[in-house]
Amino acid sequence: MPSAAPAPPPLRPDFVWGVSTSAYQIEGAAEADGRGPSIWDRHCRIRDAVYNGDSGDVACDHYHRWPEDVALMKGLGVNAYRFSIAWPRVLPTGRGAVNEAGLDFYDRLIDRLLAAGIEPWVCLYHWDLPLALHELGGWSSRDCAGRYADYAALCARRYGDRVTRWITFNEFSVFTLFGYAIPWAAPRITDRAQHLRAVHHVNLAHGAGVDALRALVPGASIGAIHNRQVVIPESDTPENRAAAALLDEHWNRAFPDPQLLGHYPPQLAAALEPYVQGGDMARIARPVDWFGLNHYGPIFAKADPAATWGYGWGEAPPGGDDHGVGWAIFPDAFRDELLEIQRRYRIPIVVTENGCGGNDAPDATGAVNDPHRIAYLTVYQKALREAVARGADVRGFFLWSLLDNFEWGSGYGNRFGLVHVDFATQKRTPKASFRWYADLIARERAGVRPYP
Ligand code: IFM
Repeated sequence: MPSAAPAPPPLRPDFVWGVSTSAYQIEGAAEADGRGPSIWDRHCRIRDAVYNGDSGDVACDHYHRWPEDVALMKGLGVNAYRFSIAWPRVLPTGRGAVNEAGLDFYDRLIDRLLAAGIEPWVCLYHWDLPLALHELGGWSSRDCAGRYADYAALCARRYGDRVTRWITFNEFSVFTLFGYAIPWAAPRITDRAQHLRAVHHVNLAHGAGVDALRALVPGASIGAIHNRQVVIPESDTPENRAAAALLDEHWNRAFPDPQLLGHYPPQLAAALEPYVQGGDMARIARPVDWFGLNHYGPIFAKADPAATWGYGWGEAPPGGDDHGVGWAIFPDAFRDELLEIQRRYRIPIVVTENGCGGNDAPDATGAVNDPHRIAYLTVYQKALREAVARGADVRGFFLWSLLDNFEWGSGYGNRFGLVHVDFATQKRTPKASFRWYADLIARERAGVRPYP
């Protein structure tokens, strides 16, 4: 009789199971109770910037429906919820006068989460820079780092009595690259110098934010979230290899390397020389407690001489599975990324996003079946366990996302939720994947592991 394959080691008993969302993608209530405009409110008004002319004006109306959404999380069985604070909701012009009504909203949410046994993981920045700060130069301006530190201190003072888990930024590389070099996101600038300045100033803001949180929240557990994905040349030519190498620096290393190793990767270090002042690298490399990883699939890079940095997004090789929305399924890259982070940065890892988009819709009975999402999550969960078996110190997993929501440039055309949202009525319907994830969490807690 062939012997059965050995079971992978169990996840830690204190492994965190959560879901993630972000303010602009779910809250709506764009003008309610004194919220100020963000760069995304403006971006969504630009013709053809967002699929179907969609915007986050209403989104999931979570600002008003949050009790129902917390109840959904309770039903799911998660013990953690990662959400972001909208900077323009609490500081409408990014600085100066505070908006008490905005601060109150997060007070209520945090209190309800705690009462439900769900730990709040608060992210301070998920791309919705107050428009007034953009008008003063935004992340291209060094001053923005100081404004961010003041905002971080405000949140730490207000919520630090109840919130231990803090995240400085979500996906640094995505909003700096797509906002300042490739015109896929707000503020839609395409300029090498502005991109470089934004990279450095956001790194400075991260360091200043960590300092503010450490000073004001005793016992804070602080991380930053990086979107890391292996960058593969679309085809093996010298031009595509060079494109992939530069994109890898900008996407995967421009933020974790200075923050955790104290230096920029080589091509970027040379380009950033004019902007780096004495003492900056020490200001950036402030100790954090864990590495937040958002991971979906690999990036295929190609040379594109017309693009700001001479690289562009290429095509995945033909024949691969993309679960219908054009993102390649490649769980081995997830496993390898976890191992590479462990090797390179040597700190605990929390998977702060992983999940899958789709065009899920209710069937004739009203049920929403999303077998593609369950298939995707199944192989990625297996890859996570393989990485743990090989030594990756993974402390938690947050699924993106609780609700279908505003998917940036794709508007409402790509649904990532465990819960289907009918955006005309705001009706929430848990999908089949909601029950799958609830079952996974329950089995893990009971020690009945569904893998291998
Ligand atoms: O919706 C986004 C999220 O805001 C950041 N990470 C990727 C998700 C899916 O595209």
